[in-house]
Amino acid sequence: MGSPKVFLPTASGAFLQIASKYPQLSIPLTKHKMFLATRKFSKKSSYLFAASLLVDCPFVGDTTRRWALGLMFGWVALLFSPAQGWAIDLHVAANAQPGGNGSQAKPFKSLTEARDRIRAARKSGQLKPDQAVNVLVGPGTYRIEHSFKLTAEDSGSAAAPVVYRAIQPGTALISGGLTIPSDSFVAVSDPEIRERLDESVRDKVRVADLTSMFPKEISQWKTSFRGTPGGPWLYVDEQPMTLARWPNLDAENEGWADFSKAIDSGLADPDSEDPARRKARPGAFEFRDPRPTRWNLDEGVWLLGFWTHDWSDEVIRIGAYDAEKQVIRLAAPHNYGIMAGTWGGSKRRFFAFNVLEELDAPGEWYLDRKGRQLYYYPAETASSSSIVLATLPQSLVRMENAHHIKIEGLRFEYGIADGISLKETTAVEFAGCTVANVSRGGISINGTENTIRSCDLYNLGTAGISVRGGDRKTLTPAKNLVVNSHIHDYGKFQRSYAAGISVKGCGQIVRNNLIHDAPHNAILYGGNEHLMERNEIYRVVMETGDSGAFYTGRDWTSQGNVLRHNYIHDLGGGDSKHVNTMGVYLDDCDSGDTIEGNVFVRAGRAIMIGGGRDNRVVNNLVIDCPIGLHLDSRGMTWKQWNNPKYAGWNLEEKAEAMNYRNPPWSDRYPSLAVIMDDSPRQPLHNAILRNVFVDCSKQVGSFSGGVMKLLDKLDIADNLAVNTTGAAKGIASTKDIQGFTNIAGSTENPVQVGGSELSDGSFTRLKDARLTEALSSFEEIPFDKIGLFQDNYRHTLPVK
Ligand SMILES: [Ca+2]
Repeated sequence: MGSPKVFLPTASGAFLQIASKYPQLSIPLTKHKMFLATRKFSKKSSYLFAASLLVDCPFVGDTTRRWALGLMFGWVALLFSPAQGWAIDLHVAANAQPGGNGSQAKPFKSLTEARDRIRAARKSGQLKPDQAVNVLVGPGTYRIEHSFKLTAEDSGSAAAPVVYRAIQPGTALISGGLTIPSDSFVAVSDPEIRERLDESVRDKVRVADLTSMFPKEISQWKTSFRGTPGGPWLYVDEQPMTLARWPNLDAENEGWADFSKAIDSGLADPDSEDPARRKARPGAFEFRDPRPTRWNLDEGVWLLGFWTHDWSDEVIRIGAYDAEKQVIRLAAPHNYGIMAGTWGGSKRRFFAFNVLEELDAPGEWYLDRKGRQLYYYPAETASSSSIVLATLPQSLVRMENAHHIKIEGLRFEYGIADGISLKETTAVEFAGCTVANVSRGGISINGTENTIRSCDLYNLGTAGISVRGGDRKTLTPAKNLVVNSHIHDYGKFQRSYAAGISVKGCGQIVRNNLIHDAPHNAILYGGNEHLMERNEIYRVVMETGDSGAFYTGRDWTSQGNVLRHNYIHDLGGGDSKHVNTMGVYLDDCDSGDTIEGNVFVRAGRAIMIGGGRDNRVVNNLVIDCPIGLHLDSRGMTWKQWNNPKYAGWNLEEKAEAMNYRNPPWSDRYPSLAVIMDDSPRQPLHNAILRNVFVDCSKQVGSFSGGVMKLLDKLDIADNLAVNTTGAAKGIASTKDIQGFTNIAGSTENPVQVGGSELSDGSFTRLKDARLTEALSSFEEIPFDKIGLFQDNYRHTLPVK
């Protein structure tokens, strides 16, 4: 350990260096912090000031000077007495030499060194609980081989948090990846490998020998899995590369191969006389393309497919291929069988990956796991590229039972697990951070009053942010907050049920986020008392069906959630008219939520209530969607209803688990408390009020037969169905439904709402007299307050 120094400002402004009496602490105080200190201790500081004058003054005698120096030493000792509570700075630099002490001149090399020093200082009592600590992290890449872990002993307090802060936001990268020098990649010379590659690319594909760079064993993938493949992943210039696949990403049909004939669904047949058929087995399908003959199945070829449902993807290895019959048999069963079929789909889709023989497009790569050879077809010249193999199999940051810690402006990238994992943490905040290029989710939070503020998350294998905490049974809110964060390009590996933000537990707040470009949900939620407001969501549900931007399902007890002032637009994969895509989807009898003041534009079936109760749909604006509002009565007819034999359908049991007929549940949800005596199968007590539906192309309200018979029991009033130009065809109006008024404009005098006015948000007020007269109670939607905003961490807004 070097000789620590404490710097004191003198009257002349120069620094007098005095050796600290506390080398075991060796935390340097900066000039800035000293001034802070002197402000806090004005009386002491005036003595200090006087003393430093005396020390500096050429006219005082030696005795006086010694006395003054002694006074200053005494004052420095006071700095470390229990009375003080100012912040201490520790420095970390990527290019630091070993043996640093955390001073600016001798910084630590890693966050871990800083943490350990803080830990030791706390243990020895040198660092008091009321002393804040700033760890200032310099620019550069900090490669880690293990999670950066923080626990209770690394925590701060509300008044004195422990802060890890990038000196320049966005320039300090905590990396779980191995940088591969571009000159490690050489031409492929092995004749056997060249033979396996397509002739056209044999001289274009490059290979790097990882034997010495990454000597760890690389395990093979599981036979079948959902989501993230095990093992390293390649990133070039901070973008994930494509594991060698067929069809290629830029092929027609968005890179999917399809088939339309299952040979064996693989589903269990409980009544079969053959015991082998009573359990699920790998399915098989006919594939009329000879492509699989090129593949080396012994080495392992996996197919990512939507095998039956457009909301359930799974990766399954090929077990066998019969070239003559053109039949692919998989190596593991799929939960829902192969082409067992719903929604009338005549085709199912997949693509093959991890296939060396298919490494034929720029940006594709392949890893020979046994031989540790990395093959890559560079997009252009790779000489100036950053080539990183993500290898860290743990979260980049793990906190457990930690509290009052703030992470500011750091980047976390290149892991093959979750980016950040917070367990049982309280008042931990990430602000202005980036979490990207990880194989699982970005940030997972389970705790209380944690905040994700103004962060950017992208290129994620599964979800963006998962947040849970609070106590549902006592309805105690967790008050975790996700705000002003930009989440996009997630669900790269798991294509369904990997949401931008997954919300569980009780009382989370999700506000002002921008979520876009993903195969499935934007916000997937369950639990109670969540507030999800002012979020902008677009281009999600791009690859799946029977899915929503917001989704919740199959639970009576998921109540008290508010979806307010969100802007949901341009959903679906190329076909915004697709009714199988929803804006807000309350599936399978989900109940008790409020959907208020949202704007839906080109959002499929904008609002879908699948048989639930006690939902409020109020003051929403729906524009250019095929179906405005769907309400059905599936609980009245489906055999699954409240039937524990069907997965997740034990509705009453779930309510019993919450003790729902007693306080606090019966106070907060009185309608639920009496549900079993109130025709529980019927979709009762839904309120549809003051909504404006503009140019719905198929239906304004899609109400099932059961609902139509119950209309007088529902609270439906003051809704408008608008046909802006009075078009005779292609725009729906409502008939026979109380509480809806049809309003039509004309080509010459269209009703002024929608389309052209979107950019300035003025459409969120009803200005046209024909609308205001019909619906004076419509409340303005605060459109300019939706989405990301500028703050201390987000200085510019992304260009859409
Ligand atoms: Ca390919």
